[in-house]
Amino acid sequence: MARTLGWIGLLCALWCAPARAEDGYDLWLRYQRLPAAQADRVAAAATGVVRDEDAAPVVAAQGELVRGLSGLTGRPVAAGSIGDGAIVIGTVRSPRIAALGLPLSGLGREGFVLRSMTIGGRRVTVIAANAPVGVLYGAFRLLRIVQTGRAIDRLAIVDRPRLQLRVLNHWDNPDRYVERGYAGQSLWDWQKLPGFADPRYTDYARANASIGINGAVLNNVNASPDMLTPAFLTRVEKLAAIFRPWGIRVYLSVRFSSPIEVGGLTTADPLDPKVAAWWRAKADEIHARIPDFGGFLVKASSEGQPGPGDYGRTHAQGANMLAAALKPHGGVVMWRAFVYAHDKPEDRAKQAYSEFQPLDGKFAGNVIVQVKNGPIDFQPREPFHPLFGAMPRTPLMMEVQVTKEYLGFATHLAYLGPMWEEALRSDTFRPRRGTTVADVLERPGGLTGMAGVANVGTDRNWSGSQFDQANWYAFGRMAWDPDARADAIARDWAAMTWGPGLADPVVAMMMPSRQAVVDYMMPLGLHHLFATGHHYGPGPWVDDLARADWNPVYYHKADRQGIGFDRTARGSDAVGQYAPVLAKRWGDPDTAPEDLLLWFHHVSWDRRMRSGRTLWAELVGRYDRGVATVAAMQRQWAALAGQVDPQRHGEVAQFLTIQRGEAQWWRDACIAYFAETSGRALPDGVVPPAHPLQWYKAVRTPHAPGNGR
Ligand code: BDP
Repeated sequence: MARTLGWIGLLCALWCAPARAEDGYDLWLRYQRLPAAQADRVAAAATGVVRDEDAAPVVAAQGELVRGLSGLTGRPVAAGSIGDGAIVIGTVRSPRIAALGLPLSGLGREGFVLRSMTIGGRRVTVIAANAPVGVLYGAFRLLRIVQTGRAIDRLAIVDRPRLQLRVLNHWDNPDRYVERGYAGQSLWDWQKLPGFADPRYTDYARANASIGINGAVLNNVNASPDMLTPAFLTRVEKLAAIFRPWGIRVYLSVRFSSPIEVGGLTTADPLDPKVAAWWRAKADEIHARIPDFGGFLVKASSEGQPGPGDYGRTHAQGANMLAAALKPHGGVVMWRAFVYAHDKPEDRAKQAYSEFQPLDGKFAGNVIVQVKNGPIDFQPREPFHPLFGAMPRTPLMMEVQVTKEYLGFATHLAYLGPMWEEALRSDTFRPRRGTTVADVLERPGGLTGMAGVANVGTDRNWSGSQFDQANWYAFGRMAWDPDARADAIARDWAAMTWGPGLADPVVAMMMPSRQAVVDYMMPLGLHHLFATGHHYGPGPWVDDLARADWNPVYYHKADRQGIGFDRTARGSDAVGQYAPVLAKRWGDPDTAPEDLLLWFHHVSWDRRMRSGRTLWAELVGRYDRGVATVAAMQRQWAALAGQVDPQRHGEVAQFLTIQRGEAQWWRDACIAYFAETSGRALPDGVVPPAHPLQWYKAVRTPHAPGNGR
């Protein structure tokens, strides 16, 4: 009997189980075999991959197509010659491609044409581009089409990225600690570089290339000056060489005072000729090692970082000095607008605009100002940043946080596509109605870009959780096309990551997930209610930090009468930084969106909401809705057991249980606190928090990950 069962078990292992255990390492590039009929159809249209150029990205494209199509069809697809079903790849330098007369003009270096056609009587698929990296992007597009279960025998796609700089910002320190990282250590093993080329570096680059990411800022914006020393530049050079075939340039975050710390100067004043000369020499040194070095990312005069402000100079003076050093080599400066200063009493939401808007038009041509999606700091929901649309003569790029510092770390399932879509589609009304943030980013005639604070690390699943891979994926897709829709991206990711047949149920979980976090953490425009430092868990009561604007009480201003931050003309007038139409709409609590009500207004607990409930009842209702959505996600996921490989299914299920518990913690702690602050009883039928307020206040998690240091 035992023996029979053993045989059954073995047969089942061979036939019923997925081909092999999966831990998420393969990301959305799993290339698992398609169902038979589909595999046959693809195999007929993909008999071999033909190239006649040796540029590294074309070679990489061929390799990826061979690997992907072999896996997907379950048949060896090799490099081949032109015959029926060949995939012919190349740039206009190849006479064969040039002869086809494809519509490549206007597609730049990175665009491509993907087309089913006939060459010499053979039915082939052509992937053509102006430059090798375009071929690579076209190859990944073809693979995506196959992976998502679509046919490839009648293709006519012409595409190009809408933004130039599509970069990940790694907040990685030289000792491999990742600030706000929840996925293990930094991928960059500096100690073993340049001697050891971890294969992960290539897989990282492949993953990025597959979604169009073309730059990596390797180190933390709170930058160590050591990164500019020869010892580190040798290692950076090695990474750059590994990334290059995949179309990825490296950039470095630089500490503005580096001329003092590693250059031996006594000042870092941007107007001092010795300082400018030091940076020029440094840029020359870097470019001698890395000819395609991308440039510098700079956090200056913010949160204690040194900057031009230390010498009474403006951000433009600081940025332009660095830009001049990089210009001869084609490098750029990404200068961050995330500034707020301890000595300014001004509402923190206003400070970036106050400092940067007057500098419009003053930045050099190879500077782009990097602006966070919202005016405070990557909160679960913020209005778009008022600088978008307000600096028409300055290139602006948007910075989003892929790592979920403020959305529950890695264990909370929160798909951020809808959050970024919300920001990108926001109407700035500048210069006129209908000009969205995406339009501002795409502004022609200068640098354009989007940056995402990376969520990757040494965890086998890269991102700390299976579902956080979707945020890396969505970032790339939205940087390629800022008008892309979050649900369509989720659908592609789900099909590629979990299998085409699971796209519907997985997308159904993903789409409401970010709103769920907003609901159970800080609904109705509340923000920054986090515990101190690590930002893990609730801390709406915190009021003892050195700076007023580090304290949650500064942001919610709850008292017996009401709650919310008055940012109207009667208050801080942050709303006045938006276009007049918006300032009027958002400046009136009756016309402001309820999702942003407490961001802009201090209102009574008894205020009547659109639901008919009082604000207090609505707030409690939102907290409950958030927890309920997580419970629903648990049920939805449980229903997929058996359809997903057990290892990944189990990991997600356990994470959802953690999320459920922490959502409840957030809900209970916040309700307990606001009930006491407002002096209100819980609305009828509401389940009271499990513990008294003191219990929540006493929770301490000093070792929560990711804290700055
Ligand atoms: C905040 C993070 C901090 C970063 C800062 C930044 O808590 O670790 O250094 O943003 O963007 O959200 O510079």
